Amino acid sequence: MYISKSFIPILKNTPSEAKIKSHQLMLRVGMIKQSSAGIYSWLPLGFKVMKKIEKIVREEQNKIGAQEILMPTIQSSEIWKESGRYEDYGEEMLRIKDRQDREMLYGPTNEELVTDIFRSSVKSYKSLPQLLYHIQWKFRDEIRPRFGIMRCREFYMKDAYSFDINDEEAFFSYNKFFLSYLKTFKRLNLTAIPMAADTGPIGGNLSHEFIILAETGESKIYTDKRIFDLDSEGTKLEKKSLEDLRKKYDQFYSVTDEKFDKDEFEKKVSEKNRLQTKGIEVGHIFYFGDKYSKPMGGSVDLPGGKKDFVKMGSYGVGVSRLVGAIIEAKYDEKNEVMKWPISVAPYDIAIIPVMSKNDNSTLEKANNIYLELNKYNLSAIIDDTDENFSSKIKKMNLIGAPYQIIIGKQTDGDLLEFKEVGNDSQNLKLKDIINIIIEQKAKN
Ligand code: 5CA
Repeated sequence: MYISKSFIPILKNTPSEAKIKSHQLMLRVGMIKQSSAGIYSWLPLGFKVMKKIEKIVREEQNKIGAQEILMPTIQSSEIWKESGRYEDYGEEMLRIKDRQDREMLYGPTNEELVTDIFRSSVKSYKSLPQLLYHIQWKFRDEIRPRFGIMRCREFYMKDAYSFDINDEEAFFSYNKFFLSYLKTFKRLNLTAIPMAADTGPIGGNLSHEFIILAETGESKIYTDKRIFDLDSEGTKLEKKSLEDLRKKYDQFYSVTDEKFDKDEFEKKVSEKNRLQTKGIEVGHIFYFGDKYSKPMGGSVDLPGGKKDFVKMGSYGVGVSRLVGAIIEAKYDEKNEVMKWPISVAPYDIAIIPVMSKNDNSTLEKANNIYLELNKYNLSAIIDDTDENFSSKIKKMNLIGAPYQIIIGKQTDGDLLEFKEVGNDSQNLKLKDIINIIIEQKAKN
């Protein structure tokens, strides 16, 4: 793809309304465009990244046996009246009337709708567990939308729901999502730590938020530094193995603001391990038993002939928020250099021909490299403009492809100037460059 033909409306300067670096970069490099307060259009660069994040989220959901569905954005108020949340949800819910004067709403979350789908088809314990998820736009009329797509009104979320016969099985489901979240965020090159959290309007009494550390985050967190040394390596998708994983994480004091207790923190965490900082919530999981299945009549036949309400949990990932969260974690704003993790990069590689006007032979070289990369399924963007080298590099550093090939005077014979963003350049053959990138991609 030529940069001159791409819809990447880069701005010369950072817009002053953007207060945090993800918002600054996303506007600067034309990933999004605000359409009204807290509502954004996603332009090609931003959309590419979000779709790659979505793909990873989806793959990790599928791996734990969750099944994908797609529920609508518009819901009827009836089911929310059944659960009792229609009034409780308050001003954040966007309420709409249709031409028949029926009360509708733009879904802020889907516990009611998925319970309605479940109750109409599943009648027996034999069909349990059921893990259903969808990836769909949500609307919450946030009182103070801010920081671009980090806290906006319309956002893209993966929400999953589990249905089980009893608490024990429901915790098993909960722990499957716990594992799947650790794996998802790792593939996105993020260190997200699970923290005991409040349940808010979703309800229930067991909940973890997955938080990545960032000074600009909105969540205050209190944690034991040792939790950063843990990982999910070796965890099997079995009850005991998953329980052990949860225990391993839960043994360390790690909570969000609402759950914070100073005495407990000081008692459980030695001074040298205490960390009090801020973070971004990228995922949130909840267990709430029969909070929705009971009022809405979501029950199944049990082995002995009795009936019981199914035990449910819900599991959210902020897919659109993750685009910003990755920028917060990876963007070096001082030097204006973004390096996307290869797993979600909008392009794998930037080709930067250094050429004067009408220098067709350098551009042709760039084209040939582009075609060769394509053969190996590597995506590239060529700066085909006649701008000078430093402005080309600046632009590509903002776009954030993790690798660059510079075709200039030094390019001699088979050797190309190759650079992993942030490292020194080296002269390599195209074949070797391709191997390096393929190897990096395979790790994800
Ligand atoms: N039903 C549950 C779980 S599916 C639920 O809605 N959970 S939530 O409210 O915590 O949202 C899930 C995730 O969506 C959050 O962890 C966050 O990453 C993202 N999110 C929530 N509100 C916003 C918002 N206003 N802007 C961007 N992302 C948001």
